Amino acid sequence: MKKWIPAASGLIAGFMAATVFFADFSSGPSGEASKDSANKTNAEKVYVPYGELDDYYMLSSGGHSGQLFVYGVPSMRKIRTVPVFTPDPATGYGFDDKSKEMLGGYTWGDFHHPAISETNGEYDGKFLFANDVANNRIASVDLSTFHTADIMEMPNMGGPHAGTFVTENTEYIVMPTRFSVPMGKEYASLDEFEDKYKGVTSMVKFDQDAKKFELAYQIMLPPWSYDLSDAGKKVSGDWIVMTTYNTEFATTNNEINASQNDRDYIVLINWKELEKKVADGEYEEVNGAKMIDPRKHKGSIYAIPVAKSPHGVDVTPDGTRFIASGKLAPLMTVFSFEKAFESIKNEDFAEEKFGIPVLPYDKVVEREVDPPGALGPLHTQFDDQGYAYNTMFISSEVVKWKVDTGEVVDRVPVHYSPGHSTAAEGDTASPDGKWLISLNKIAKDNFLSVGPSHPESMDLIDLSGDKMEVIYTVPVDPEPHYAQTIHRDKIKTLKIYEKDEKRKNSVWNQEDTRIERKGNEVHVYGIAMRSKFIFDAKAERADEIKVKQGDKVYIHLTNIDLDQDITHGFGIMDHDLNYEVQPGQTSTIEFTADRAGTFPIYCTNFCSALHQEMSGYLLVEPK
Ligand code: RUQ
Ligand code: CUA
Repeated sequence: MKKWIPAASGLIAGFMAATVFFADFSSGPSGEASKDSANKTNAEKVYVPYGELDDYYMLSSGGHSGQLFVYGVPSMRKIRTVPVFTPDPATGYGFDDKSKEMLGGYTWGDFHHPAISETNGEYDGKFLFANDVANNRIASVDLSTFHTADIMEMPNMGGPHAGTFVTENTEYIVMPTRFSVPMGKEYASLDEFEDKYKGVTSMVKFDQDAKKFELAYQIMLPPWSYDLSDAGKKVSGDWIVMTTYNTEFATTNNEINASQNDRDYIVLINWKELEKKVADGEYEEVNGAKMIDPRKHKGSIYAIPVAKSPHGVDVTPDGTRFIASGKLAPLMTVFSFEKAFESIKNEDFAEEKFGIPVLPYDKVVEREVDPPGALGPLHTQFDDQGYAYNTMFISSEVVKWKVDTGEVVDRVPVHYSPGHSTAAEGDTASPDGKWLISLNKIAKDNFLSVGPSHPESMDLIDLSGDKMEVIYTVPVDPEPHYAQTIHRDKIKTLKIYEKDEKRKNSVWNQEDTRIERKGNEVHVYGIAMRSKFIFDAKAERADEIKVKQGDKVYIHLTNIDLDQDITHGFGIMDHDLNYEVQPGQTSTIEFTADRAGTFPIYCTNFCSALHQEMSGYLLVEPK
């Protein structure tokens, strides 16, 4: 049997040290023969025959790699890495003009929580949103191309860890803050923490046609830390919930000082009412944001006490309850929206904090679920049968329990220390109940060693029987925080970028290729096709770019091979420049030719038998 962590005594120390023991996989059926047959059955479940496709996309955060990882479920094959907050030479993301501008000079981001756009509480497969905890940014990925569509930096925030989550029709993408900071991050001594520091939540809108973000309004909250949030559904559709910690206002040694109080809070916000307030001008302008201060504009924001230092909070698929995971308290607390609404209606408030009425715990709580020995609950996922699945970071397991009764029906060890898990369609109003993937923080001895730092791991759990079954595990790069798993039928990808003669800087016929000079700016309007570059068809050498030292060079390149998967690359030797054009795509790079000389250009993406011939020269004439 797997050995459990020593219990409650050193709970905090245990959480931090994440002490785990080595794997002992003998907990399955006993005897070699039955183990063999169980392995075979499991292998068949994850095996996707050659030529066939997985049923689900798992869209996973890449953490501090700033990327999105795309996996197929159940095979757990990694399909793609999509650069979001980080430049990527393979695709030229961050090299071409548009993506360079989006990245705004940053070379990394900390991507925690992907959120797929929703319609009626169901993933609609159109866009995916992502937060950058490190640099206060939000990004959208267009799921028709798996390209990052827009990135926006938020004012007044201190690390939007608790985002991104979407309301049930993607009216808003919610980004609550992690670190409280003074408004605009102006200088203010930590002695003034309670007064000057604030925890701001951003309510962001996304225009799906223009593919652009807009900051609708912000909510000024007390200088607590906000850990995770979720949006309501159906009856609770106008509400968002978020967990808080450090209601102690600790400014140093937080592992101890922010864990003093027995209770922190869940914050409950009615975004619809706040939207009305903003329309009625009930806000102050702060650094370009419409800021709602609950001390001045009362109502619509409430708090509920919850067991200390909660981590995740998840709304049930039917929208009637929200479940907070204890982290430092070994229990899940089930709250009822209906009871909360009742307390709000009756103005049954226990006290007020920062202008925010606090609802009495006893009147809103439905039950506490406390599986014996299960420690460090972090996050909850759901299936189609009314069960919840909680990851237990310290005791390294997943616990299955009935939402209606709190009855614990099954527990299964995972290796090791799971953070989130993701169920098939798990955050929607109708989860599929087929697969759960446990996103483990520590892999220890699961894979061939690659030195002192091991990969993270993802355990695939079959939910189809009464008992959960861990049937497979794969290593993963740092670091999957959260992932969402969506049925493949919901994602409709483009086969090629459509030919658009009106697209700025695009060229579709060889005769239209040209190199134009405007003062010391040189614009190349070129095409890439199998298996050549044509920069100026009328020139003696169509694949030559000749400029003068000091010129500013713009290379606009259109891939006119309107054929699935025929992508061309464009690399210039010694210039630290590479980008790609996918079928039908136009992209631009710009650079200053400050070095005189002769520099080969070549296609970096294998595209045909004559890919090696797809080349040219950049000649920079000395001044
Ligand atoms: S948090 S491991 Cu960054 Cu999602 Cu809970
Ligand atoms: Cu084009 Cu290789």
